[in-house]
Amino acid sequence: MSESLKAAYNALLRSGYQLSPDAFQLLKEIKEPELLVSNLLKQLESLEKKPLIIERSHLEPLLRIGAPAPAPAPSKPSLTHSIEVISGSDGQYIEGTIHDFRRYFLDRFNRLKDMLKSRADMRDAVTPSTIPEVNKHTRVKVIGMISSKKEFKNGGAIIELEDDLDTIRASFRGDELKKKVSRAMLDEVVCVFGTTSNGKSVFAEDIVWPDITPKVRSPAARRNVYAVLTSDLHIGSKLFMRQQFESFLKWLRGENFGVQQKEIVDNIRYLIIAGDVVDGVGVYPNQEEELLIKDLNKQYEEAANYLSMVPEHIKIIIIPGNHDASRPTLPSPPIYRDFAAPLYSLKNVIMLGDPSVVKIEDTTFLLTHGKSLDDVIPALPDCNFKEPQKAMVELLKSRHLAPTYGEKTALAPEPRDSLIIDPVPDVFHAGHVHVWGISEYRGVLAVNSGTWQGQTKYQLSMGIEPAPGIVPLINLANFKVITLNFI
Ligand code: D5M
Ligand code: FE
Ligand code: ZN
Repeated sequence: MSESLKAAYNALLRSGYQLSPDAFQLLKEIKEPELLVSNLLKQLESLEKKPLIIERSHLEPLLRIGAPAPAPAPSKPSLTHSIEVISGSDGQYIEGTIHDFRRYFLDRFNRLKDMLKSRADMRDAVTPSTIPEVNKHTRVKVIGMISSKKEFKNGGAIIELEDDLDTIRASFRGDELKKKVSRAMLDEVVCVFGTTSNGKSVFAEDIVWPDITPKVRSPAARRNVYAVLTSDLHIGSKLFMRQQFESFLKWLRGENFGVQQKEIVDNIRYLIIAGDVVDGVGVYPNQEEELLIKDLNKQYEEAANYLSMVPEHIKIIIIPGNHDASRPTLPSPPIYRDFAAPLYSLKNVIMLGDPSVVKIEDTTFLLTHGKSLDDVIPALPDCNFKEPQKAMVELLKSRHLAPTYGEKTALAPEPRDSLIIDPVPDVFHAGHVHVWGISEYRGVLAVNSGTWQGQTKYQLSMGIEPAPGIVPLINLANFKVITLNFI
């Protein structure tokens, strides 16, 4: 047994899976069984019902693309599409005065408060300025925006909650409550349950987030139709993985699909790109050294050259990332036409803002690049840059795409906070972290779609290890996710 095969076998056993003889045979035949198994384990994480025995059929979809295709009977799937844009930013001009910010946060507070109050146990909740004046222990439920948080070594923690007029303090004692509140992020809207004896401070007994209620997914597509999710191409960067991306494009064209993939390739109708199409210019210090194409317009020309190879029966939805030509503050309008004219001229391309909500064949997608993950991941105790899907689930609990103001994610104070997660999507798609990951939370599929860029010097210095060339795709008829490996 090779070292890699041994490692692969042990990894499966450690995670509690058995291997069928056929699957074992397949692992024996391939070059990198360990990589394949690690990708499989990652994919299995997102399944609610996990298999006991790993069969050959679990491994095959993850195989490197390019294996000779069998010749199945040709089918003629319908080429129709169904896309409805529910919301998306047009990037209205906002000056950003104190008044604008006040109005922005008040809109966020009121709408998230209403979400919390729509739950039966919080209907009678108050806010810091409407907490009753009392002089004996009284039970209260207070909804507020978190304005500060202090955690103490001895086990306690204090957060301050505010509304537009007043502030109260809530103290948390005991390991269990401290753990719960350690997940609180500044500017989130939460409800604290507890007691007060003065109407100014609360001894907390619980804290709850707006969260999503477990949902039964909206009616799935009536046909096997696939949406391919990707992001962070970084075209123009020396580290853009041209060959691998070309092999992906060939695959989309039905030119090099492997075993059992014809049914999939024939039924792909949507390609969603969650930002960072190009590497941009002047995005970080000394970026020129890592640029192959130093002109932004030329980068988009090259991007359009690549994407023109996507068959026209596949609609391409593109939102901007922080490397694209768009407003750097969220919400961001679609990539500017002035820079990306060649993309706009592709017939099958739809350019949208970040965030956008799109209904595709009865499946609601929430699309965002995921810039705020830079803030959320370090702030949360159980999150890391290797499993971005976990932080995405936390955003669903916050019901907000960028809860904390004043960190790395810049916000434009529009009158209505479009970063609030409403409606609850079926699929929440982001990128930015350059590592793919899939998770399911209360009926919502959270997918981070990885990257096509190798490790930059900056990422090396930060210990960020990208996982490029892996592409998740979703069958909209049954929400099954398959990940394909083009490395
Ligand atoms: O971001 C790709 C990944 O690298 C993402 O996890 C953030 C991290 N990154 C990249 N540049 C920076 C800087 N300057 N500060 C902090 N984190 C960074 P991308 O948007 O593709 O550059
Ligand atoms: Fe990126
Ligand atoms: Zn990015």
